[in-house]
Amino acid sequence: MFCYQCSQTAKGTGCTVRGVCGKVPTVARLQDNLIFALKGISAYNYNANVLGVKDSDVDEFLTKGLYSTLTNVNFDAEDLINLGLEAGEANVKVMKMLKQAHIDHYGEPEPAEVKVGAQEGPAIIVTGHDLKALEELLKQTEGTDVKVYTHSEMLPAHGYPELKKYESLAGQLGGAWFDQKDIFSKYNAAIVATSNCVLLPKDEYADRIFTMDVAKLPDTPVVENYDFKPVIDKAIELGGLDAEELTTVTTGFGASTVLSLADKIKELVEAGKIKRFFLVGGCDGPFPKSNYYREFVQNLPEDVVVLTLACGKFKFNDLDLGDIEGVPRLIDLGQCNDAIVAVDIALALCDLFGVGLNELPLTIVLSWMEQKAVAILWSLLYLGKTDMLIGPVLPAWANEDILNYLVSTYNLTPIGDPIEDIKKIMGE
Ligand code: FSO
Ligand code: SF4
Repeated sequence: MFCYQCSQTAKGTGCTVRGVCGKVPTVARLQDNLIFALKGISAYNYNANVLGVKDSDVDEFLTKGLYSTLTNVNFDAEDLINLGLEAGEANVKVMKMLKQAHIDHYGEPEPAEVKVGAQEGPAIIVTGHDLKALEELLKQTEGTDVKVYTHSEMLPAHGYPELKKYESLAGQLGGAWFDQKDIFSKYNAAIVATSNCVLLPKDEYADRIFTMDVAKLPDTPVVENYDFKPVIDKAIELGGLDAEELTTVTTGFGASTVLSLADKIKELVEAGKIKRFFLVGGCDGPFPKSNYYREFVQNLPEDVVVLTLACGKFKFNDLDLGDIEGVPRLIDLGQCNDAIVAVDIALALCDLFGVGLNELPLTIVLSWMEQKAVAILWSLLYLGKTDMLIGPVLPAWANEDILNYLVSTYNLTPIGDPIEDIKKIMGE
C-alpha cells in the first residue's frame, strides 16, 4: 500500500506497511481501485455532459464513492468491494447515457469501410474520444480542401451518419494511442487531441499539436470554444500530405446492425455453424505481451465470431476473418464506452437463446491499460459475468487478497498462451 493523504502518515512521508490510522493494505488497495473506477466513470460522464445529458444517480455515486475514500471513513474490505460493484453499476448507466447521446446526435452507427493512409492535401489528425469536437471541426473544414483524419479511438466516428456525411472526413491514420509519436512525426499535419491518451509530444510536432478541453500539454497551442480556425490555418500553412497506398478497415457496427442478424445467428448457432462468441477488446499497449491478442484472434477456429471495441482492436482489425453465411466474423462495436453495446448484444442473445449471461457461449478477453478499463471491468463483474480473461498484465492495485477474491468469485483468469487458452475455452 501507499497512502499519504493525511497528516498522520508514517514518518511524514507515507504509510506503506499499514496505516497509522489502522487501514490495512487490502482496504488501501480497494480504495485505490474505487478511485480508479470513479475516474473512468468521470471520463464517460464528462463526455455525456458535454452532449447535454446528466444522471443524478451517477453524480451522487461519484460523490459518495470519493467520500468513502476520505481518511477515517471506511475500513471495511467486503463494503469496498460492494462499492466497486456499485461503481460498475454506475458505469453501466453512464455508458448507456453516453451511447444514447451519441446516437441522438449522430445517428445509429452503420458499418463503414474506412480508408487507412494519407491522401494528397492539407490534413488535420484528430485523436481522443470526443465526437462533438470532431463534429465541430468537420463543420468548420467544409468548403476548404483540408482533409480530416481520425486516429486511434476516433476511428468509430466513421460509422455515424451525421459525422460521415462530411466530405472532409477522409480516413484513418495510425492505430492505438501509443503509436502517436511515430504517426504525428511522420505526417506533416495539424493535430487535435480531444481527450485522454495524448502523449507528451516530440519536438518535431510540438508546434502543430493542439489540445482542447480536458486534454492539456505544456507549451502547445490550445483550441478554445471549439474555434478550429487556428488548426485549419496551420494545416494549410504546413502544405499537406503526399498520397500513399491506402488500405481499409471496417468499423461502425451498432447493436441494431448486429441484432438485425439475430434470426440468422440463432439458426447458425443451432446448426453448430457458430460455436462461440468472443469479445476481445479493451486498451492496446506497447508491451510485447499485448501481441497475445493478435495471436489469440488469429488462432481462433473458423466457427466463432469476434466482437471488439476500444483501441485494443488495432492489434488485429487488419485481419480479414470473413463471414459465416453473411454474419461477419470480426465486428467492431466502437470506442471503449461502446462496451455497453457489447453488453446489450450479449443480453439480447441471452433472450434469444433463453439462457443467462454465463450460459451464453461468450468468452470475454479483456486488455486493460487505464482507469476507464477498470470501470468497465467492474461493470462486467456487476453484471455477474464470470470466466473472463484479463491481461496483458494483472492490475497492480490488486494484491493477493483481491486477486484471490476475483478468481474464486468470478474465475477471472490472467491471459496465458493464446493457443492453450483457446483450446481450454473451446473444450478441446
Ligand atoms: Fe484506448 Fe486510451 Fe478508449 Fe483507453 S485510447 S486506452 S481505457 O483510453 O480508452 O481505448
Ligand atoms: Fe496513513 Fe491512514 Fe493517513 Fe492514509 S489515511 S496516510 S493510511 S494514516
